Amino acid sequence: MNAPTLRGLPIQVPAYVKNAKLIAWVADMVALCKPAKVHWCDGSQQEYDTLCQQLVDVGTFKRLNPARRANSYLAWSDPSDVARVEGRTYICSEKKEDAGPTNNWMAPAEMRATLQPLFDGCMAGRTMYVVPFSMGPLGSPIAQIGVELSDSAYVAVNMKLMTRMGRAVHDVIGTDGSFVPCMHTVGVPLAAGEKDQTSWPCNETKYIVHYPETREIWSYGSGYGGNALLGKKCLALRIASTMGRDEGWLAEHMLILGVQNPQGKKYHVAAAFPSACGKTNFSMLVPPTGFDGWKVTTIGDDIAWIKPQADGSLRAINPEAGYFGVAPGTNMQTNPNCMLSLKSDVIFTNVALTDDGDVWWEGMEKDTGDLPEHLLDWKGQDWTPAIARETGAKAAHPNARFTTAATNNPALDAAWDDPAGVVIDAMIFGGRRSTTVPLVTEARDWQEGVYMAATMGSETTAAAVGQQGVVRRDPFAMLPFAGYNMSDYFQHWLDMGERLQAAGATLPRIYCVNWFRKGADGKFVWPGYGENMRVLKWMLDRIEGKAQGRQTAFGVAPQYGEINWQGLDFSQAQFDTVTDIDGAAWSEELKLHDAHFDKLAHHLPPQLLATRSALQQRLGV
Ligand code: SAT
Ligand code: MN
Repeated sequence: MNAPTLRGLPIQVPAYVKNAKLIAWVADMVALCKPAKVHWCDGSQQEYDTLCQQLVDVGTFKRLNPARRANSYLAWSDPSDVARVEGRTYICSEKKEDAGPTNNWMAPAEMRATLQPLFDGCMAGRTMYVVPFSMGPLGSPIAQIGVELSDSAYVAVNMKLMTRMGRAVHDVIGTDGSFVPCMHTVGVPLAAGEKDQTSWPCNETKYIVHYPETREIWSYGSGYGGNALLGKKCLALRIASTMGRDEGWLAEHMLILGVQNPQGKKYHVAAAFPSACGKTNFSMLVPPTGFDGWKVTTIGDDIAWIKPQADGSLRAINPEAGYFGVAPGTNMQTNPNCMLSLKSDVIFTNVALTDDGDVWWEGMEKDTGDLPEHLLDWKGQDWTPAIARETGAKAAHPNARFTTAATNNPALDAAWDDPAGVVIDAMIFGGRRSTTVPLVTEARDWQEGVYMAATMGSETTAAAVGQQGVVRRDPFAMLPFAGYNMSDYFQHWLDMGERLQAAGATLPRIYCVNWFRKGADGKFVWPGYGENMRVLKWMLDRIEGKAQGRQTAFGVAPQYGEINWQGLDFSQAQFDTVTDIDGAAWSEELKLHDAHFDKLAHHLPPQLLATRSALQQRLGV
């Protein structure tokens, strides 16, 4: 220890912490938040076990039956704190136009004045955890360092699984290296001697705040997911997208997978999908019958940082080191690799507890054939199949999550931790549309690909029965995650493509996919899951020049005979249903594109409007 106290505050700085800016910032934040104690996380297994035991002792965690789920825990959150709060998420750039029409904005000075009284004394009676983490392999030229100060031990242990967290980070930042400061509090100070009233303290008032110019994150009032684990959406997407704009790289809401053919040739694919479109499943895909010798491996399931290299290639890393995935719907049929990743050393949040001390969620009955006779649901209430039938009560919250280290994944790619990253050969953009958008098309050039990504969307379930689903545009699957003006973000993509091409680079191919087309009977036509491999292989065949495809108004589509159908009964007629481009539907679709672009008119790249006109001409509508 350097000194018994710092500036008279209860901070003992470990000798291995040498970064002057970090020490001064921690001192400032201790003075502001007034915690009873400061704990410098070293990231060790011993520390993890101790903090988990403390969470068990205060009732936040239940230790699961070690015979069923070794070294695993279950947390039930407050019923009001179950997901990211987009309405309370702010991009506080100096100018409103730099946040753009898709983000909440407040002037930085005004936001600081709002937050100051909330943070003043917010950690009273609690421990402040100093959580140093690397987003990306330690020391990678693509990685970034963050330090989160949080009064939640739940955050500290989740960060251990989700990031490279601990002492080694201090070696990377040394005495004067930079880091992104991330402030987090649940916003429930305790009076002297007072104990928590609940096992999930949180505040009704919530603010998830980003200052892109000064690269700071301030989060108040929530303990859940992306609101509290600040390395993920806050740093790795919102702040990093701004860094990428300024420095010429891309921070994307994309999984990264490796796919190797039977001859041993390996490709890397990055894919963006909005929430609830099976991203984790696709990143852990198991090749189906007819694909002997093919191998799919996971580099990341949610986020990709992609940097142009001197040779013109785009190299990507997964900034994360774990998965914070949606549990309901996951089973041995939809995602066996994921289920195998959850055997031990997992933190579950808001799933149900079985009578023998294991976890359960909707979808698991597909593996066992039966619903459990009795559970405690995510609110701790009795749940039986009869109660569920009567009240519709879900055993697990629909946004219930698992947190598990990437190293638990049996399909983890050997290069997942390579500081150099992997070369991206193709990029996929997928929405959830029951009509209009075909199963797969390849963009004829980068600009058409950017158009496809900029206009992608997902259908929301309509509240009123019989009403058609409304399409929510989610450009690049980045709607809630772009840290700056969406139109400027489109321009950044176009500029990067132009710059790279001018330098002679071969850009990754861009594909638009839609697994969710429905037939006249209202059922999904495409089987999805592992069968998506068939589409993936067609993409690689295109790259290798083995599939001619056919030109459509919206890119190059596969011919029926170009897909490997071995092991799947899928007729030409079914294929036509999922690939058909219907003129009338597309005429309506173009009106929706116009409305979307109208909202983004400020700084909207003219290239997108030109691409739109060309599309309309080809459609002849
Ligand atoms: O809660 S997270 O932001 O980590 C996950 C999500 O909502 O996509
Ligand atoms: Mn995500």
